[in-house]
Amino acid sequence: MQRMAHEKTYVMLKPGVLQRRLVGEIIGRLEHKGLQVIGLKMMQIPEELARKHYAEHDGKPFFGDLIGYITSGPVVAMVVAGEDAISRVRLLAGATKVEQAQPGTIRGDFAAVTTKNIIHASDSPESAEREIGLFFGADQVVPWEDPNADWTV
Ligand code: 3AN
Repeated sequence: MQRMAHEKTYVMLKPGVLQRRLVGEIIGRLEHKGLQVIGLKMMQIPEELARKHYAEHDGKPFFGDLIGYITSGPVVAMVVAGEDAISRVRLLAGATKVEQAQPGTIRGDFAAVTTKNIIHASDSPESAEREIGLFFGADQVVPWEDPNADWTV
């Protein structure tokens, strides 16, 4: 069996998730899968930080809408840890484009528009490190011992 890697990933519930009262539902899906929340806060993202976070999309046709949207209301920012956390969170999140997001995934069940696709999740260890560093200070990430690890890992 291939060994899994213990990873941290940056997860963000986008504007509208608070308004739609979906915060608990979405965090619950991550927790029920055995992932650990080790960083959690609400914030209104300043435009400069939004541009840094989405720098790879600068110049794309949807960039302006993406920055406008992500700064339009509060987000819930999280650091999530676990075995293969990066790919597992993305699997739970579902495809980027709403028309391709499968039912049963977070986007498949709750997103109606691709720009407002509910959740951000890092796509690689490099992105995770960069994004966690953008949104969380070292003292805001609080790893904890998991007494259930024998059952969930
Ligand atoms: P993901 O968030 O699944 O990693 P990315 O990094 O390609 O996807 O895109 C970042 C964000 O940009 C998406 N979450 C979505 O909100 C928006 N986005 C990506 N592609 C499109 C598109 N073709 N049209 C509108 N918005 C898009």
